[in-house]
Amino acid sequence: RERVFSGVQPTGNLHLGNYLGAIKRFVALQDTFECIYCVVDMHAITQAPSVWGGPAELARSTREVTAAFLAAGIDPDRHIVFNQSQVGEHAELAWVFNCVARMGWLNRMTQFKEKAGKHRENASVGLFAYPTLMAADILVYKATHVPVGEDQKQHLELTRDIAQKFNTDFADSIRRVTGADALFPLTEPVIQGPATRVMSLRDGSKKMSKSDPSDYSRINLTDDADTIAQKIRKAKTDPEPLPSEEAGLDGRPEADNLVGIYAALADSTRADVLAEFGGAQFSTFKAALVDLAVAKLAPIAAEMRRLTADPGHIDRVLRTGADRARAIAAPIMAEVKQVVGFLR
Ligand code: AQP
Repeated sequence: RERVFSGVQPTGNLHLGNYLGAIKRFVALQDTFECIYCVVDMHAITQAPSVWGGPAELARSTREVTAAFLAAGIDPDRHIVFNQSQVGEHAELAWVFNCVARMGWLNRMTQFKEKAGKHRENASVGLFAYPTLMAADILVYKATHVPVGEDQKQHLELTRDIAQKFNTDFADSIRRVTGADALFPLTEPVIQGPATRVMSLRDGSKKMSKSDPSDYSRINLTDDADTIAQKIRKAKTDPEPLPSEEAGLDGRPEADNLVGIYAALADSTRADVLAEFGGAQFSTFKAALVDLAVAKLAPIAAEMRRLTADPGHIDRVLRTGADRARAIAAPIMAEVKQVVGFLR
């Protein structure tokens, strides 16, 4: 069976963008693929502790993301759910990839430029090397498919570049060790559905993001019904009624965003949503969106609260998942070591 890998950082404020762009998609792939879903705690520490909140907050947030996975419908018995730092093979392979990837490739990464800001020399080496660790996360399982939001597309292209360069640099050795022409697959990004890039509720030109200082810019997965309603009612819009066709959303980023969110929550499409609401005022549409969002998100929030009340259970899920992940990663890492020429 083909294999899916994806991860979410435990950096707080898990939001509707993370849910619709990633976690909800993870759930949908469970029937078709063997899935490995990871809370990427080693990625979280690439920024300053003030950003991710320090050790106690990292542990809390790791459990919260795990709870969100389970509450959304990921089945940890049929698939693998674990946190990255429990499987040392991720870091081991990342080192090899640090020696395969080129500085020039990493210099082009827009996420690094955005997160490092103006003072690049103050960014951590880990933030710069983030994409090589991400490539290792995926390839240490030889995963073939990676569901992500649109913002991760560039990192997945880099993952393919790293796989290809490793396969080429070590081609003879790979053939000797495995008999095959390549060790790593060229992973396919799975960026699908009407909400691959959910935008801020306050500004249709900015991605909905965990780190936006305004809580009104996003719907958090832990928000209660009243908060969700308030945030949607206050969401920025324009004065025109909704168009009847998708082309009418061009140049109207806030309208496009709310219609996309509705479509994703309803498992529908923008076209179908507009067929229903075309000509309606935002007051009418927002009221329907509030009802839909509360109906879909409230049960997830309630289940997350129930699960996080028992941290022992979550920790056991992560430990079991890590053991199963390691059982896949260890033989692949052993192969890599043999291919590279590391003596055992
Ligand atoms: N706005 C979004 N729309 C759709 N998908 C999104 N993702 C993130 N934001 C959106 C997807 O969620 C998955 C996990 O993301 P992450 O853990 O890497 O977190 P992130 O991208 O750092 O989250 P933020 O909110 O973007 O945080 P900051 O504040 O750091 O900018 C990924 O698949 C991602 O594509």
